[in-house]
Amino acid sequence: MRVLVLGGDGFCGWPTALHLSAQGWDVCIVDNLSRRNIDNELEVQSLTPIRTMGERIAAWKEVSGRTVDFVNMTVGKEFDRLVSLIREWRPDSVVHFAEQRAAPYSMKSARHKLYTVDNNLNATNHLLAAIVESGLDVHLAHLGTMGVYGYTTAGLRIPEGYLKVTVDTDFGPAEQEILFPPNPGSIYHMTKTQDALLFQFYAKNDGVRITDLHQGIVWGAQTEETRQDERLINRFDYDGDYGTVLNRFLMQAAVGYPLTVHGTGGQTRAFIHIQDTVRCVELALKNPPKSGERVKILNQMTESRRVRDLAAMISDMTGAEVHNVPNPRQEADENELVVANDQFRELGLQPITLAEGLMQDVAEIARRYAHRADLTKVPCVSSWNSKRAEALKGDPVVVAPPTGAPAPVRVLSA
Ligand code: USQ
Repeated sequence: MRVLVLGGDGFCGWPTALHLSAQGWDVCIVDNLSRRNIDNELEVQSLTPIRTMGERIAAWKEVSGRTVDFVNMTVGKEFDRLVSLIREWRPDSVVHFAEQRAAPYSMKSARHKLYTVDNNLNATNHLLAAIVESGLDVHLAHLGTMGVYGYTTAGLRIPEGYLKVTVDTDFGPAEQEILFPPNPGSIYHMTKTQDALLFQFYAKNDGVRITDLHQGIVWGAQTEETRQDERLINRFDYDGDYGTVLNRFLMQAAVGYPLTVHGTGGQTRAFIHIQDTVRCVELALKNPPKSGERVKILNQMTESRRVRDLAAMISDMTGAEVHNVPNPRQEADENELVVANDQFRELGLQPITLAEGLMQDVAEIARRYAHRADLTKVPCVSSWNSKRAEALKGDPVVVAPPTGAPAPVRVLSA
């Protein structure tokens, strides 16, 4: 079986590429190294010393005897090259990670919002159009997010993508199944809700076989493959934009930095270990929908946890101090979250849960590379609170009128 892994240089993409290669798949990574460029922009680096793509691939060949191809390409910008690649490489499946994945980064400024929307939606649309244009029957597995459902307490077990509703019609009540109402909490999450509409359309119109994986917050650092050689090590983000909560807390505890709980820490979120991420992608690729079937949506998470409970657990384990800091995001202070993940369980996933041993594994990596940490990059400084957002909250902030009148539009009459 042959697979293109778009975004195969990233935190989820690299271990997925190696896992599929180890399972005997022929793998080609497609990536424009944008994640490394964003590190340069933010003046931060992965805590772990990740190698260049050339060194990574050479090390994998040495360790496993297997070849992984690499193509440097911007998926949402180089349409003709993408079509040629699909036609020439003839993948059975494409895994699509080629999106900007950090909510705080997407909310940093207007420029970051524009970049995230342009990059993510163009990547998805180009990929779908390229699959159709190639004339090949390629299965697309996309890394979506649990965040499409929103994190307000829904009062129900969050289903896998579709919601059964009863609508009043002229002929009495009728049952329908609709996409779960999207409720994104950041520009990044919004791009994933919009991806869902692109998927619905291309599945309906062109019969593209699509699986959308609604993944929770990934924790952990290494997988069976990446831990085989230091040159294969996965990236580890701890900074305020790209670091995610559980890995950040484990790293903070390891370097003696107080755990940064946003607000009350009452936010409940879905989690999954990186080892389960790669297993889930493999399971999804082995069980694609049939042509003409609707988009298959699976919740890729293994457990729900509250942020303050995670902080307390890590504090008990390590003695770390817990600080409640003002929340830079606009999100519910407290929410419940119960999620259905029956499909992956039926496919045989045996979830890794938050065991102390695995958390120690992450802490050990954080301790080993603590000398590489820049602690000034730990606080989350990207804020959701524009002046307009403050005004909406009833704050007495006056939204300043735009400075400089826009250039007048000239209407040319015939
Ligand atoms: N949080 C803290 N302290 C911190 C960092 C985060 O309390 O130091 C809180 C946040 O306010 C938020 C929660 O922890 O309530 C989760 O934040 P996060 O940064 O770990 O995760 P998030 O921004 O939601 O995004 C991450 C990934 C994204 C993925 C998403 C899955 O970056 O790619 O889609 O998790 S989910 O959260 O289920 O939408």
